[in-house]
Amino acid sequence: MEKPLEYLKGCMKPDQYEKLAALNNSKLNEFIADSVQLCTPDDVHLCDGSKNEYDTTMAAMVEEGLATDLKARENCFHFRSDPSDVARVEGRTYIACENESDAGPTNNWIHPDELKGTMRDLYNGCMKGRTLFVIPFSMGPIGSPISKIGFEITDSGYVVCNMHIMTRVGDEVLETLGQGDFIPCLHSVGKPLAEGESDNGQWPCAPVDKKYISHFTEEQKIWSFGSGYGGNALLGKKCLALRIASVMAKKEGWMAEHMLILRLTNPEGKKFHIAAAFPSACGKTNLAMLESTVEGWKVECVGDDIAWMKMEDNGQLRAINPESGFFGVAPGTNSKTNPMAVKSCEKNSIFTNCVVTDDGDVWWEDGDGECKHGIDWKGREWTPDSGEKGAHPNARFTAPAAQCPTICPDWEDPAGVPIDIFIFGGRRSELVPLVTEAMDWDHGVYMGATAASEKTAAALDSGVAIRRDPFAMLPFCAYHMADYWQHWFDMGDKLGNKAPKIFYVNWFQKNEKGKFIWPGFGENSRVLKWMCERVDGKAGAYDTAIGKMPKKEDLDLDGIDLTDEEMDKILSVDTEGWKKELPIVREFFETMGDKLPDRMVAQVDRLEERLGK
Ligand code: SAT
Ligand code: MN
Repeated sequence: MEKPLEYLKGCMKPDQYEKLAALNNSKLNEFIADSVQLCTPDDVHLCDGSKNEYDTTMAAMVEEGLATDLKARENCFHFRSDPSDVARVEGRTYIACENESDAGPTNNWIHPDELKGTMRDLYNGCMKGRTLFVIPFSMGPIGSPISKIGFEITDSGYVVCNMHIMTRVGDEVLETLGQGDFIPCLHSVGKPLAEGESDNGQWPCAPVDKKYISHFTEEQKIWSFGSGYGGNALLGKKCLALRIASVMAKKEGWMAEHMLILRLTNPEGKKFHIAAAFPSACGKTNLAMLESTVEGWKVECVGDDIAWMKMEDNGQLRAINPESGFFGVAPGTNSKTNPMAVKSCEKNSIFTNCVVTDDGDVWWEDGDGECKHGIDWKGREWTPDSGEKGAHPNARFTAPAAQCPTICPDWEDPAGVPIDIFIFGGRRSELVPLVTEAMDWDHGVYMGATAASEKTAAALDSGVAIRRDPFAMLPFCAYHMADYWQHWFDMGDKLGNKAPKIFYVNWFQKNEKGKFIWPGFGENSRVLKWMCERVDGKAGAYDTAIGKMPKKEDLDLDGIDLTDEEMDKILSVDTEGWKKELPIVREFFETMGDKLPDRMVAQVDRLEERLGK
């Protein structure tokens, strides 16, 4: 477009237009003007991040029947999505770059020209009857050297309100941006409205075959169409903070990881910081908000999902949480499994796909209390006898991180926190011990790359239902997975002796009766304590074929009700079982083709040697 500012003057409110004119960021003006021209909304709104904006946007959705004002919870609202729009859609998630080989075997690749053609046709007129919101947001504390600015254009009020909670939105972002660069994110629910038509209480979205969650990794921009839900639509989260950031991090020598961040303080007041990656359904949010059961040891939460980490000049790796809220799975969250999450969403939160109870609260399976009667996530009357779940298994709460009672006082420190420990893990009912320490950095990278989890409770010990999810990044690494592994090796070389220690955990071994052996939850703090003492050189460990492991007496088990046999079971190495893993791992590595780092092959070779022929 020739003169984007002039064009925008014709379609924006004067005070909002003035902000853009004063800023005079030509990339921003072009992005907005081009999007308006293509999507033809009825109205344009530049978000300022204010409470008034949140309230007004939410009130309009309540009015429209899209949201329910939850009378029993202060400033909380509930949404029911379309039944076809309840989770990320990996099959419709694309990485668009010039060469397919750069996307690697773990991504859906399309050539950028082809994808843009297809999506331009979809975007054409897609916001008719709607408001186009421009959301200036910062991933990370505004002004932190690790933070990045994005602009999400969306026609969804749900996205606006969720972004208010999950990211830092508003005028301050514009001021910090100045003439600088940002990541453009274009989103539409893909449901234009005809003259006089309204949503009328129906969650707007497009059919699955019209959904596209697209990442142009070379241009560093995101185009999302057809879904209004979670990671498909809140583009700062998985799309920017993981996929686009993974590519930036590789290029610029830092790390964008699918990791929680927590601080553990010992009785002497010494602080340790841990970043941990787990595939879904391994209790990542629970661990992030853990309450320590070990006397004198305190846990504080810095983040529950994503870590951005940079090396300081002195070689110390520091991490920030790029988000400012939690987008947590509701079912299973209760005062026993995660009291801090329960408290975090007591007020000022958004709920999606839960049961709305008769007294105007939300309820979900394995939550607190009972629900005798309510309206389920599909909008139907529900009782415990309905024979179906009332909440969708991926029902979510969106809660401000600042409301977590154990939020770390430094969680917004622009400098981040110094990382001492990395943890990888998965859900395995057998074979993998409670905790193993990597012998060195490269071995730790091998642990991350081979991280695996059982898919469902249904096929637990068949051995086939195991999904490899390297670094819990399988759906989020937007370039060749083998290059990503090489990046981890390179980071280790750079960090040298300041590199964090790496551990692998499995809280989920079961006994013959199918019961979990380790009590988990708060008791996991005992394992974290051992890790910190290893960093401090205070706790013992002995070498095994698969890494360094604690003996029973190295762990603080005071008050833990496990027999010696049970402890032995979760702290032993099943050599024959591990040998059986080797060909599976080698086969998995082969899927990476010739980009597979030699250093990774060396790790399987060495493991095989240590396990003995
Ligand atoms: O929907 S999100 O991608 O934000 C959450 C998740 O799937 O982990
Ligand atoms: Mn996640």
